[in-house]
Amino acid sequence: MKTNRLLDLFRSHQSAVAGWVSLDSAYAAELIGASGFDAVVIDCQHGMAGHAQMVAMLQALSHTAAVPLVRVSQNNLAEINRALDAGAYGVICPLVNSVAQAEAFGRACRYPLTGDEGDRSFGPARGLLVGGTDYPQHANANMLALAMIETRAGLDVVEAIAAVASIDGLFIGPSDLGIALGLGPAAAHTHPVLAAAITRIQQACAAHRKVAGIWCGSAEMARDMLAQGLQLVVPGHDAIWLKAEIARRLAVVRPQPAGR
Ligand code: 3PY
Ligand code: MG
Repeated sequence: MKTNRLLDLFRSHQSAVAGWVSLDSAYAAELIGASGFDAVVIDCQHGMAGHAQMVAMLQALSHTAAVPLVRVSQNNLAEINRALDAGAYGVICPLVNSVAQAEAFGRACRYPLTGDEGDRSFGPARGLLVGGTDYPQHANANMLALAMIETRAGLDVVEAIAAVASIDGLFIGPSDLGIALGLGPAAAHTHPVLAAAITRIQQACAAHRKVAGIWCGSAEMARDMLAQGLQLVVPGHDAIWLKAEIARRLAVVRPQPAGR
């Protein structure tokens, strides 16, 4: 089976930078996948893509070097299975608030091949096309399962969640976490309360040899998080990049007259 390059990077103590697609566009996924990111996340929670568009976006990513990941809309066996069957090499699951939810998520990503290790139902569809004919035997070891910590409840038990064997790591949602901590959705990662929560999650991952990832609103935040030792960062998403570049160009072409 074609192995998961992200897991290869993490196992050799290297970090990764992922792109994030919120547009419901195979072309956007293809473009971002061809831009040099180690991975690309198709966001089916807050992004626009439905299932058919997600499949087309995974197809578009197949001819790029980026590892295809999907953020599902919820911790749901069927939805997680459909993303993996469509060829995702990993799933980011939002709002994981307890050990039981983390276990359910991890099990949804694994086949019960040798015993009771998972609940994934068999039917790998595009998995066979992108992974190879031996996908069924090796999928369990190659699918990246990242549980999002972004609530008070999740943070309160983060050490126990990090210990769940079937998940590969934790992925921090700083906007929801900022709201949960009373800071609002746009708190700076340098705010002492948010910074302490990020460090706590990172330490929980380190204690259990799990990957620590984080969504970042800016390239500067992503740079800081990598410097702090997080292994997976996402420097914003396509809609943010598009809006920022449009604003920059409009300001060049049609500058606001002074005083307006
Ligand atoms: C958050 O910051 O809450 C996220 O889920 C990032 O997408
Ligand atoms: Mg969130």
